[in-house]
Amino acid sequence: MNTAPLEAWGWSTDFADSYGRFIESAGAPEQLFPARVVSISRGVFHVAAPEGEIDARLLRRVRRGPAGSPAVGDWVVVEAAPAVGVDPRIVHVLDRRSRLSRKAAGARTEEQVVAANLDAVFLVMGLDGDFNPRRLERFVAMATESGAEPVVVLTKADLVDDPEAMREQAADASPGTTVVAVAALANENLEPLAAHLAAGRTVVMVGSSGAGKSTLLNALCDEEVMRTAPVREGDDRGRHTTTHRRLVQLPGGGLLVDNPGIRELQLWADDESSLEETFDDIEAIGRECRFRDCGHGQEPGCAVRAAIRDGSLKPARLRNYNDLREEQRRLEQRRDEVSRRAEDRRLGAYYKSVQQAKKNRRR
Ligand SMILES: Nc1nc2c(ncn2[C@@H]2O[C@H](COP(=O)(O)OP(=O)(O)OP(=O)(O)O)[C@@H](O)[C@H]2O)c(=O)[nH]1
Ligand SMILES: [Mg+2]
Ligand SMILES: [Zn+2]
Repeated sequence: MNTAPLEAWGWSTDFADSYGRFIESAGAPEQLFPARVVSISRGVFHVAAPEGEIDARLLRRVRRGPAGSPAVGDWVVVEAAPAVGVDPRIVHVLDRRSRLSRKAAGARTEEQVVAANLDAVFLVMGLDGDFNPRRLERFVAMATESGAEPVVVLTKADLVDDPEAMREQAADASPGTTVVAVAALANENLEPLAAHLAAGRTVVMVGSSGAGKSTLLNALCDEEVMRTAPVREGDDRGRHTTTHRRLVQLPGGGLLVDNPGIRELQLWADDESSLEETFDDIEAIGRECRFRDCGHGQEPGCAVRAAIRDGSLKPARLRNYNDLREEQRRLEQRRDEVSRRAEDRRLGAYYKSVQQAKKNRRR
């Protein structure tokens, strides 16, 4: 099997060794091949395989196994489709080099892998109303736990008078971590990120909705591959424009994962959404749209609207789809609001206790 095409997706000798060990123990190795998870939409794993990008399903015993469900960035072993009309199946998850996780909310904390096999985590924060150095502390701690290098990326440097002063403030809050201030819209100061995004390296971006993650990705691609949307006036809050995690190849050979907006790594359940399942016809047509995350509205090169024009898709169906999507976005915004308030309360209580402790010491 020719694994050369996988190198563009970050395949390395470590994974090749790990794969070799697995197929030695497997029954019919000629049916197997390695692939990397590029995106996931409920139950369907879109993977980059030696022959190109394909959809695969997950064996239940893999999901229940020690690695759990594969995440974006995972290297997996796929078994070719045994028959026409049957999807290829993921039979194994190769050992992870690193992983960014969050603790799933709920009665028992359960680890959920957000993205795997990362070299760096970009903690993306806007220098607008999103800027909050105190929040960085915990972000950096979580990113460090992943085994990848945390890098603080402050965006929208063009919107403030003294970005350098703010950069220093952020650097003070995250000692030992590289802090870069960029103006992605104007393509300014992106060079310091290049080393982290060298060929074969994988980086995940995390940060609030509206921080400018997708804008940064577009700037690095020199092309609009993801949709972006203005933040709300008044409080600079984002609109949860990106709804799916996705691994994107950059022109320089680096691999970058764009994420839906998150607060303190509290990723929403949006990627568990059932949208794709009930509207998989629209999802399938949508894969032909120019933008990988087309909203099927006014975007140029929209295949879905073309399908409506040529009569192969009913307008009512798109309306239902859009309504559901809008509902989901509102739900996400509400959750964001709740978590932001809880976070403010926690931070407030924390700093009060710090102040109190200082006072007590002085006494
Ligand atoms: N002036 C300025 N605006 C920026 C910059 N980067 C991003 N923006 C704007 O900020 C808004 C939000 O950007 P997005 O890239 O959609 O933010 P995001 O982090 O991807 O948001 P979600 O997908 O919702 O998580 C857009 O209107 C961008 O044009 C920048 O460097 N300068
Ligand atoms: Mg986005
Ligand atoms: Zn479209």
